[in-house]
Amino acid sequence: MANSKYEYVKSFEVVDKLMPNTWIVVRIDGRNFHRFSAENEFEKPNDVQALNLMNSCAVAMLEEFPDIIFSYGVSDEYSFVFKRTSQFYERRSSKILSITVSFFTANYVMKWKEFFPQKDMRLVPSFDGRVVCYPSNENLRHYWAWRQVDCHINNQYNTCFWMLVLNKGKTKKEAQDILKGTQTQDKNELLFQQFGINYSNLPAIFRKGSCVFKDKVEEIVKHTESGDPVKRLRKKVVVSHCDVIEDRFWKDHPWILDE
Ligand code: DGT
Ligand code: MG
Ligand code: MG
Ligand code: MG
Ligand code: MG
Repeated sequence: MANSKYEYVKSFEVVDKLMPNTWIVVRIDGRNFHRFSAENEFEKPNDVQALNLMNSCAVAMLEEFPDIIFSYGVSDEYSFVFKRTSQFYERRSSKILSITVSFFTANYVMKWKEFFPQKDMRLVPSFDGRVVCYPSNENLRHYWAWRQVDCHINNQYNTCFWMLVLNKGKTKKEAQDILKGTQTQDKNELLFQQFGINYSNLPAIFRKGSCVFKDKVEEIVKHTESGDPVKRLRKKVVVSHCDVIEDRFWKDHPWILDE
């Protein structure tokens, strides 16, 4: 096809390729979910169905984009990592970011009724997103640790805060003042003394957040004539609420960082 005289405008586009041979992490975060969660009457401090909806969108992401090898989510955010060697959209930042955000958001809307059959969605949800490249496995492990520590700190605070407000009739200001300057141990004590709650017994999805990744699972592919099952290891997308700070998880799943 002949070039038109307008074609020169294409030369204004700038190159936005991400560094080669680095882990590409995309983190998305719900826009103004303070309001979105209030309008949709999410349970406080954690709405398990809202979290399950986020997790289901993350599963859809890993099933759609094979280069995503691990993801971690908490509250209204999710982080996805593309493998080091990924050539997805030639590593163009704007393509990777916009596809991640739009595919996740579209799934969030499409799957809403599956998780909230009794609620019509109020407000239109949207997510912001950013891309960061990490050069070493250690940097990447520290990234997940950073998000999971954040999850712990926020969840412990929010659990105390909402127990004081909803079960002890404190105002938000009073609850804030009670918690001001308290350490982890003080908050555990408060929950136990005043509410009989052992923090470590709360559901792991709240305390640890959620990991979505490909795990090796044994599946029965057929049965022999004598009826014995024939099993094979297959990679399957799973959701789990494990500790990603300690070495254990990474030792048990070496293929994630070796990919
Ligand atoms: P942003 O991200 O700057 O546009 O503003 P927000 O409002 O999304 O702020 P962010 O992302 O720092 O905090 C997440 C908000 O979402 C926070 O106000 C609590 C709310 N939220 C997230 N998950 C839940 C939940 O399970 N239950 C309830 N009640 N609220 C939640
Ligand atoms: Mg934000
Ligand atoms: Mg947000
Ligand atoms: Mg957030
Ligand atoms: Mg196109």
